[in-house]
Amino acid sequence: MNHRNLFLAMTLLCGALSAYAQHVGKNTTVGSNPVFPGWYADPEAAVFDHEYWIYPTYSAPYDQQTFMDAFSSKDLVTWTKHPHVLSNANVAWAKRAMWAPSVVQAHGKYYFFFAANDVHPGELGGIGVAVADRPDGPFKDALGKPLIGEVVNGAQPIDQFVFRDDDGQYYMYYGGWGHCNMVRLAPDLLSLVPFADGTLYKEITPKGYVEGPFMLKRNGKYYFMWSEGGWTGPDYRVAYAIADSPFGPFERIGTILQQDPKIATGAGHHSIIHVPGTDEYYIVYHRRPLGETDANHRVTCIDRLYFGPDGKIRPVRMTR
Ligand code: FUB
Repeated sequence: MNHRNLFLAMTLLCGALSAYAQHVGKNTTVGSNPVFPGWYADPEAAVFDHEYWIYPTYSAPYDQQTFMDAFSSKDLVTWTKHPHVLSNANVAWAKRAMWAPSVVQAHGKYYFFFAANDVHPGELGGIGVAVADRPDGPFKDALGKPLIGEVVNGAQPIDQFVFRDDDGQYYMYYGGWGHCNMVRLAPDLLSLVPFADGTLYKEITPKGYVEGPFMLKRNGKYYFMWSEGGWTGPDYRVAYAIADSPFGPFERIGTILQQDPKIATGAGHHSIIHVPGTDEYYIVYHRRPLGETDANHRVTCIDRLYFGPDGKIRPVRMTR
């Protein structure tokens, strides 16, 4: 290449890089794992109108967890940050420890389920729901009080996951302290309705369960997943069961995500993206950088999730 052509090529390259940088913008990141900067845990992934969203917990001391940010992407590679989509300024009863969003699109709105206050018996707090017209908020408390504020069956009211079955029925799985309950949500998504037997809460705790439930339906089977171990330690992990109904029974099959001494520790509290119209799945989870001792240093990552021909989930290989 002569000097003139080299100069032309460099000019074109610089122009393209500059246009790309402008397109990306100051709140946007392009990357590998972690998928965006910052300490973020419990990532809940969603697909709304051909756009991917991640709603994580802001991972910090409980008194600083007074808001939640969201991230959107059209391609799972370039992520745009939407700061403070929910904050305790819009939830009178939420003071701290705002955790583990689960967000669904329904009735032309977005319903943002969250936990607040790390509630213990006799205290105000638990699982609430906030509503917005857009996926980036601002979300506002819909009830003026928690949807679930009591400890039922030993389950701390945290780590809710809202699942819509093919018949349109919404269920919420939730629970910390080693117990998992499920409830039926009313069509308005703002109240609970009893099961056929008249009860409001069903305990469905699988063996090894600690927290962070998640449900995925694939080929008519219900894949129930959860986190095990302690989230502050290295051996936090994700396990799963397969059932023929959303009520279980959920027999533990095995571990699908765990620490890798070459990549990271404390990998858990996940969700899953199913790329629409494909059989392609991604696990979205948090993990702790190698050698890190601060429990809150959790970052959000994405890796491929594969199913075997027998329908079982293959162990996830964490990548950078
Ligand atoms: O991030 C706060 C808590 O840590 C979550 O609710 C748990 O699942 C654990 O990830």
